[in-house]
Amino acid sequence: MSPTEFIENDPFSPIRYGYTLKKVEYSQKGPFGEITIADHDYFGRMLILDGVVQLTERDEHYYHEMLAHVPLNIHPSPKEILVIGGGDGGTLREVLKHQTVKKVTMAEIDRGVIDAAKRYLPKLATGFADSRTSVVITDGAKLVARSRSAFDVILVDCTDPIGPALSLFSDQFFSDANGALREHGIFVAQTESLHFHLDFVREVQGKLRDNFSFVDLYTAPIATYAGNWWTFSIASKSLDPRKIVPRKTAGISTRYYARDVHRNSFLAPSLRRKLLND
Ligand code: AG3
Repeated sequence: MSPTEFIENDPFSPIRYGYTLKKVEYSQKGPFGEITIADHDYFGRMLILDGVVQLTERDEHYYHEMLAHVPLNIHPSPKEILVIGGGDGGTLREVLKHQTVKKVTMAEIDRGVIDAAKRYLPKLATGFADSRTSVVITDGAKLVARSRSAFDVILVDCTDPIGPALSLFSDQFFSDANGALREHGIFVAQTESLHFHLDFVREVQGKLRDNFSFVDLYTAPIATYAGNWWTFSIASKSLDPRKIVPRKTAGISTRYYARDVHRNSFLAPSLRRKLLND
């Protein structure tokens, strides 16, 4: 098969990334969009949803490690975790590294992503076989709306805020997420790039502040997400995330995450004031 030129079609980005794909392994249109799995010489295997790169084997650990380990090392004893989206399994794999974790519920709207990950992304999909994992095929916003004081940590690992992911950024959703969390509960969502999506980041931070006692922002450099300076919005019921010294992670092996990386990932105070008016 000859290489395929693929230009990413990211509606929120002012630039277009192009990839020469060595091979398209799988491509299927489903009820929630087109799922594509492809191989790239440098980036390895990739997951592309509706023409937008969701992960590459080369850099996925920056994103998944930071999404999972920052909140899990802040919470005093994270036991019950909810992952919304994340059907590729990368976030699940990281969450399950924590011994305190008793149960991880994954609310993924698109069964097709999980099936494709199990078949084509074996390095990510390791957690589906873990007895602590429980997969529910549903809209995460609906599951959160009917859960009360059920989770210690909620992680939103979704696509860009259009289509199915839009309901995960509403005021109602953040209020429901607060209600679904137990005491000391922590909420984290991926919230796009500080370069290209600053207005969106501000909007989410504002809505979170209306619903949680503490709200902050931390970042990680992701090579393949347009804008690269990627943000995670963190909200907490009772603990100031920035002030908590992250737990020592003995026995947990990570490639990017470390305690000093964790502490330095929070947006510097002067930037927080300038960029977020906070
Ligand atoms: N979640 C999507 C992050 C946003 C990607 N956006 C983009 N490339 N414009 C990643 C799913 C991996 N678990």
